[in-house]
Amino acid sequence: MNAREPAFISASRSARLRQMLVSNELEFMMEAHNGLSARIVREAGFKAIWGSGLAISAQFGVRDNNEASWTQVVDTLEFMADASDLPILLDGDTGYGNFNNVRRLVRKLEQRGIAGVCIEDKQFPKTNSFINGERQPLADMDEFCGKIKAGKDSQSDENFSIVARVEALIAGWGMDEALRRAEAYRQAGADAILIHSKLSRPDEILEFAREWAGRAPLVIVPTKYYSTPTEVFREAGISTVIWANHLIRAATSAMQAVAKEIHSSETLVNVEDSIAAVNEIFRLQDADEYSEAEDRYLSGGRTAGAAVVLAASRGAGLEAVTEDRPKVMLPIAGKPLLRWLVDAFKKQGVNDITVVGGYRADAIDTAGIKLVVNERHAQTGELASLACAIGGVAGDTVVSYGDLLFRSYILRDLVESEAAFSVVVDSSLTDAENASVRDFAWCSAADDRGLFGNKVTLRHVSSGQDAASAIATPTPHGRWVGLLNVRGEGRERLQAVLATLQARSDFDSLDMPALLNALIEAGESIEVQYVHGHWRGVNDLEDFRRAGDFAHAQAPFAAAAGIGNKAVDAASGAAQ
Ligand code: SPV
Ligand code: MG
Repeated sequence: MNAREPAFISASRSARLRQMLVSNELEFMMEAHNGLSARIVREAGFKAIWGSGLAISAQFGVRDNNEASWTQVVDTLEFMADASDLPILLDGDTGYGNFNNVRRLVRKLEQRGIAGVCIEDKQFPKTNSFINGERQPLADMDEFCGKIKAGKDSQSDENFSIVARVEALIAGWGMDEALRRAEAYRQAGADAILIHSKLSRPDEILEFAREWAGRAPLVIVPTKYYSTPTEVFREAGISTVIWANHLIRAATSAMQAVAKEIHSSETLVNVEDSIAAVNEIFRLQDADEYSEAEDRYLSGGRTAGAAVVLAASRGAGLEAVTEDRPKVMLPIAGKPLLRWLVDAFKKQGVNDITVVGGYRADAIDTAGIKLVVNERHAQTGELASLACAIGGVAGDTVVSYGDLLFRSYILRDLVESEAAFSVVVDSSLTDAENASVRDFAWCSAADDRGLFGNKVTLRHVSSGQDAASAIATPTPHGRWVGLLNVRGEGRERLQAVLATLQARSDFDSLDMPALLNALIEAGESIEVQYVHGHWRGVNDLEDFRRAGDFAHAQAPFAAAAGIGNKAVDAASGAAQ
């Protein structure tokens, strides 16, 4: 508990309920009937919950005649107590049996954190007091006193409260009988008296209160005499007012209206804006806490959650097949290139996937991804596309070219890296004689496959922005495959460097290698994970043709039946 919270809040639930009953202020309790409504009652500012028998049975769709078993009621209360830290006073009907049932009920309620129970002097199974109340037999007064005593004797928490409900006015037995019973119940140990009335005016309640003269706290349920100003109750010295069934009734009207509207209009558009957003439900369920716990407890918090896929280009050299779609939607072995990539990400638990489209973005299949569009794709490069997306993703992020196929271990090893920045470099590709080809990588050490796992860092990646002289010498150590993992605080640092580049006049022409080089110049260490083949990029028609073979080799055995001889080895899996 927060040290600055008032003592009332830090007290136990039962102590808080007792305090409400005995306080000189007029207090209020609101009905709840499940976890969600219990949470709503707390958020509205109430100090306690009435676990209404009517409302709990109604939400089960059964009658207020003890049709729901008492254990089903207690299970419901457990959800309510979990969802709200308010004290709950259970409407325990008649105590679900004789004195012995009351003893067991009290013990079970205490075990589930329920602050008190109200029992009424009718007979089991009861009927709601507003249904032929005058025809209902009352309990024998002495027998009911025995139930109160048995309940008080079996509570282990001294603050657990038992409220005795007097039904004599409802049943037509008159004021004297009501007062006689209330006094007997007080002497039997009841912590408060609930005096119930079904009249539309408060007269008999006010007369009872006058005669009662404060002998014990008085609780009322003004469902029928609802038009009485609350000030009247205050002046009558009432302890607590119970608003007994208003959330189940509110929910019922709302559900009836919405169901009717959707049924008749066969569309959701007329109701969407007037009902709680799905996110509001998530908030009431405390979904954020689950996400935080997931980060703490699942996979040691190592899941790289997000990916940004750069997919804005039509693909130079692929014009013949990209008339009506971007490169990432080219079919490879029966499914689009992008789908291979998305499936590979999902397999590694990277589920928050943002694809930056541009050319024919309308043709991108958005299932399982978020699509953002770089509207200026025709005049801009990869970094402008990255800038469209990076602000919208949270957590560890993989940035990927959109035209990649790779064996799954490549992505797995990348997202498991502890480094703030890590990249995959293919050491089988070192032929940089064509200076116009980008993405060649120079590293702190060559790939010594004997020293598998040695820490190697990136020094430079050839970029469209490089002066030709920077590329020719010396021989590169491999080729960056187009995968960058950004972890933890690396994200903010990447965004800072990206912001610096954005201020440059040539930002629109910058590519991903320019970002990697700028990170290196800013002092960042970029870890290199060497691979030897096992991936493909699709940069021209020849790549496109060969990608199908590579993809087939990635497919499950059953799907790949008959093409088993096309397995990709390190050498033939090379990209270019
Ligand atoms: C309940 O809420 O179930 C009650 C109060 O017992 S009343 O329905 O008003 O009798
Ligand atoms: Mg009831």
